[in-house]
Amino acid sequence: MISAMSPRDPALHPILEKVGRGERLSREDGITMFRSTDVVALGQMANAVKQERSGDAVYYVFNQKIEPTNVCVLTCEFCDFAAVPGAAHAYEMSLQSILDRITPEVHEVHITGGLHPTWPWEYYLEMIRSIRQRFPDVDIKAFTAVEIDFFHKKFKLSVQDVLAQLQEAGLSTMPGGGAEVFSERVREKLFHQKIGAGPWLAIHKAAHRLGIPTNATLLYGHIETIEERIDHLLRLREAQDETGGFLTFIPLAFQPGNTGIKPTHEYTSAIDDLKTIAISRLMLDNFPHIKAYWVMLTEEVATIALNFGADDMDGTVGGEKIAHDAGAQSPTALTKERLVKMIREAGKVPVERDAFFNPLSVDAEFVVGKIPYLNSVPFYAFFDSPEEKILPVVPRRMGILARKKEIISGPFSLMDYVSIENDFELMEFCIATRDQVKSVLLFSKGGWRDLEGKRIAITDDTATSIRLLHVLLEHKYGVHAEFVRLHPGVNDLRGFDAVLLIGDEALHCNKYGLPGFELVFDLAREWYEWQKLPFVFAVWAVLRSLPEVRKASLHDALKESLRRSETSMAWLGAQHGKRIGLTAEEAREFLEGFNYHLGDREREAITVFKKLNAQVKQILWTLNS
Ligand code: V47
Repeated sequence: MISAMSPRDPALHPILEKVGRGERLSREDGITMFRSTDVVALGQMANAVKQERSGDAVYYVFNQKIEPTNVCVLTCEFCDFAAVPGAAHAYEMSLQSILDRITPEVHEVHITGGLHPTWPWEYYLEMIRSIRQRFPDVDIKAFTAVEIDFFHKKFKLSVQDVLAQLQEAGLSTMPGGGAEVFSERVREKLFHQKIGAGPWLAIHKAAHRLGIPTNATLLYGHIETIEERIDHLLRLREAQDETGGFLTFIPLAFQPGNTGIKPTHEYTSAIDDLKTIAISRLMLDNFPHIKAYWVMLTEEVATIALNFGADDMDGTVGGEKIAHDAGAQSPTALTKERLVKMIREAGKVPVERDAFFNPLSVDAEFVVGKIPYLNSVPFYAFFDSPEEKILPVVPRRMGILARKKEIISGPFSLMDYVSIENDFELMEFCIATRDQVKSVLLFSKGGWRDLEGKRIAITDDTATSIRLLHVLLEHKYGVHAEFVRLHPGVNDLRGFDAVLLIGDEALHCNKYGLPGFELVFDLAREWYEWQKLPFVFAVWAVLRSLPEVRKASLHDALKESLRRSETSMAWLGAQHGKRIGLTAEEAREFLEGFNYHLGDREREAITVFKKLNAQVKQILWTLNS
């Protein structure tokens, strides 16, 4: 709890207060934190922010790094990986040898390499295409902004065309490499042939606009100053405010190797690594995740970093060259079991994920799901039951984990609850509206009846809202539309006539508008005006096989959190509104629009909805390419 902390360094007190109030930190705050020697306080603050965002979860992915060639037209000072064409250690991988590196258990491939002087554009496209064909379920994270810029110039294609063609071939996300430090001073000294901040950011924003989420990095621990590190973070934060397309931030600890940049060959200190992780978590308030990249940090420091604000460990990696050519002392790959052990040692919950950070499986007992939206805050704000571990997960994914019994309880989307009823019993809590909800919204170009035969984009998160939309369209308005499921994160909304958004994203767009979609329909209000009933979006349920004492203690902890929340709505509004751009008052009013207790009217509403839902035809789904 932030409120219980008391840093030894008085310079951190105003920063602690800001963090406690959920306020954005300034450049000066960043510099103060780097100058502070109170590393423990920085770690505690960052860990508290991490817990608030990702609960006890720490993510990892079963991945395979592939560096198709080290032949590179650049000769950057800090890089020991690149080879000039014809050098004895130069290598080039064939398509077959790339494919041979991917085994069936791999969930993500991470491709990045040298800027090859003669490989044709078709080779890169074929690389992505053939991986996609051979391994349809693998996420392909490929090519840094530096490579994209190289393709753009060499093959005389616009950046947008390069990205769109790669996306068409099967690219899922882009890695965050090549950012180095956004300082012209450092660029001139260490990598003057490489693109600087402007083009790097422009390429990432272009990717986001196409619906390609990306990562971001900072190469630290060489000749950059503290101020330059902070300015780098601020530029990333600004870009993220604009697009929301960054998934995770990765501070890359410089490996001195034979680069000659650090004649004394010293590595970054563990203190500097941990401070950089913590300060990144605190400054980048709009980045969902912070990665502890064990390859460059070492396994030991990466494990400690999980209590300093990091919530992601990258993955098994399966062989890495860039850092190891520069003297990294970590192994070149880790087993899944080793990663799980490290995460457990840090006291966190290991969650295997895909490249989009969708949880695939959870490796712990007594995990309780948390819907990561403002409307669920009252269940967790004062939840105090150390035995249970909290995992934030969007409604649809929570259903998937519950079916595998990897979580013991949570507020399940109503439609999901129907499918797990045999194993889970209802608790007396729910998320129901009073009349309108303001966070389940259809943004549309026209009225309801104009949607006949039109394409509606559906956020990946929803399970019940989409059924409600379907029921409203078919029963209330007699309209049949085509539904297209979006990827998580960012998306290109051109070509759609309406978009269904839920949760904080919907709240945010409701306040600031969604360009091109002028009309906004609140689905709960539509339902209320039609049925004169509340709408129940989620019901709390608990695994039937759980010992009764555990059920009782979970029930009591939830009840107590709700009781305290109900008398602290103004405080909760102030704490949580800012994150999504709402004033304290707007957030309070929003929270007060919910009923969290499952009563007779809520049960009646569930029965009516289930009946109507059973009568509508199957949803007509179209895959988003
Ligand atoms: O861009 C090069 C860096 C990066 C050195 O997006 C060095 O999930 C340290 O970006 N010491 C490539 N770093 C790696 C990278 C990455 C890694 C893991 C995950 C993700 C992700 C991205 O490695 C390069 C450069 O900044 N690098 N030389 C060196 N001597």
